Amino acid sequence: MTSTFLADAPTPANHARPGAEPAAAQRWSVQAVQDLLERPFMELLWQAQAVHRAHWPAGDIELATLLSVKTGGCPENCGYCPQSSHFDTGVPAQKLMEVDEVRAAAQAAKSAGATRFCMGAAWRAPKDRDIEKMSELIRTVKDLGLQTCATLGMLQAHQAQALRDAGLDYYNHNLDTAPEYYGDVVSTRSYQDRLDTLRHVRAAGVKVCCGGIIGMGEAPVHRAGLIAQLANLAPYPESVPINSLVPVPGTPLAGSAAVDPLDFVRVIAVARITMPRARVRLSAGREQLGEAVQALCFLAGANSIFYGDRLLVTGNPDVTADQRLLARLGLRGTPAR
Ligand code: SAM
Ligand code: DTB
Ligand code: SF4
Repeated sequence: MTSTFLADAPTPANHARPGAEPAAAQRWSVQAVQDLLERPFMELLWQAQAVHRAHWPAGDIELATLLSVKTGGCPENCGYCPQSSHFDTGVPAQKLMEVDEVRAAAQAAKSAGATRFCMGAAWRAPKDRDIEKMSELIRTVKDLGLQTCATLGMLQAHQAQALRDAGLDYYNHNLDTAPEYYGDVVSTRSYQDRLDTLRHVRAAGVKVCCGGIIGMGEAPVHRAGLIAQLANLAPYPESVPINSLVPVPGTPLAGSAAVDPLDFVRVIAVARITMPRARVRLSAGREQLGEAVQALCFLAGANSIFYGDRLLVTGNPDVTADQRLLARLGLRGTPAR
């Protein structure tokens, strides 16, 4: 396809054409990502859609269901999170769910059309005995024919390996924002801690699900910094969840200024352009975005959503509303394999 839009677009540092598959050695500078974010909106969407069509079947949306298997009481102080024990958000701490309960939730998700099931636990870092219990949950979900994902906090190398041995397909561990802004959001762990866990996950042969949150008061350069970090992981993540902050009363970030919805769409588009083969997931905050903005996100290259009436502890559009929206847009859930 020839287009003056594409000809003028910012490219990675080694000048690969947009839409070409970046090799591991290609790096996106923060400036190149920021230049993309600042492109005229229509040109950016055109470019993102062209990259999307070159790498993915049109109309295919992955449906991933979340379940909080261990809720609340987390010792970390992530400023956005309703599950931190540092903040008074009214979320009670619970213990790990039983296998039968998780199996029933996974079966219900599968019956509703989900192909991927992600279990979240509000741990800073699981203990080895937690990994044993999670391994049983992973085997249970895998036996139902679903892709498995877990997000359990920081992992050591042997723990990632144990999860892989149990059948874990993906591990979700977000970088959340640029390194320069991270300390404004959480102080109980470092950016390097996050990168270390991602390295252990990769080394164990588990696919990486890693993204961030928009709307935490970050500057445009921090949005560019987050995307550059993700795109420069070698290789970049297989899944990239882009969350819009869900402001939860009691959390330090609850009063953050709302994101301009079109700026959120821009971030999705830039994630698609810089990580062509990643599943870009339109994640938390879909209720606030509304259906028209979600449609723009799909046009910008989002091809996955969290599907189910709940995220971890906050709300999500209900399944019938999502089925109606996908049908109205001519989109369909990824078929089960
Ligand atoms: N404890 C694990 C961890 O931090 O990696 C797993 C669970 S944690 C809730 C998973 C991700 O959810 C966070 O990294 C963050 O990106 C996202 N998240 C949490 N609270 C959010 C909120 N209020 N709005 C948007 N995203 C949120
Ligand atoms: C991700 O990036 N977003 C999901 C999932 N990974 C685990 C979590 C969103 C949480 C939103 C607030 C809540 O319900 O706790
Ligand atoms: Fe704990 Fe994860 Fe919430 Fe941070 S985001 S407080 S680590 S559950």
